[in-house]
Amino acid sequence: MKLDAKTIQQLAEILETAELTARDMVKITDAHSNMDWDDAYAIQDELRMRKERRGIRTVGYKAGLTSEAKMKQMGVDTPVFGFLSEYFAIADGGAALSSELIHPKAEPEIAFVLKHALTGPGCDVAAVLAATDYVVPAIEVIDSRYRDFKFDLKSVLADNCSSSRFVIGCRKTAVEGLDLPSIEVTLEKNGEIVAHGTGAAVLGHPAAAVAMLANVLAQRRQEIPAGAVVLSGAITEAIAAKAGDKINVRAGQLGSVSLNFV
Ligand code: OOG
Ligand code: MG
Repeated sequence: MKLDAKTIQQLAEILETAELTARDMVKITDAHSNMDWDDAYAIQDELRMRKERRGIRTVGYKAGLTSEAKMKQMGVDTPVFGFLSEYFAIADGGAALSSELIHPKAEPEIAFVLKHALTGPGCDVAAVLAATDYVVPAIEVIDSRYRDFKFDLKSVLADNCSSSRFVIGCRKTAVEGLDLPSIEVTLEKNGEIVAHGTGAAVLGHPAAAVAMLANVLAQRRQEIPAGAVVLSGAITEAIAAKAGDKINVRAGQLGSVSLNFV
């Protein structure tokens, strides 16, 4: 660690204020170029604990930058991980309030809901599938707190990987006999298909992203608890959305999920 505890707390506070007031900021590595990976995760942990201390539950986790399309779009080359607080969740067909967001983008994902906790190291696709209660199609709304979505990996990790809102579909599908890599996924904006891909776009198998997340959390002595929702990462690039836009994601036999920006 290169930053002291006080600086970590201050940076978490600045990032959370940017989130809650929907105002952007410059990336934190501009002023703290010496920060390391542990500092970045420590800031994210502090962000989560600030919310938990106020009684806001953490309902899940997310993996990001797990597909070629996303890494290319954001100009980075390693997956990242964040947490999901209860107020990030929006019901299927519900509304995302643009006034609460800076410059939101929507992306299609496959979400896993766990029946058993997942603990690394050594977590793999088989372990994830065995611990999964069901999968659902999802829309993640990302909203980097950094100006123009410009960041490096340490800055984005500290910013909880742009996590902002998410919607999961209502149809629950068991993973037994399901071929997740071959699921075809389309992202529609206002009735037009704007991006498409298959489950395989996420590290060859979306469950591999969940396994990687469990293994990263294990390095920080954390696990993914039973009951958690886990977003496995965008299958396509993310699409900007503003008030008036309707986003729909179709994921073959997993069904569909939608969100209205108001
Ligand atoms: C970082 C978050 C990426 C995903 O699914 O790839 C992410 C970003 O692109 O702002 O959530
Ligand atoms: Mg995402």
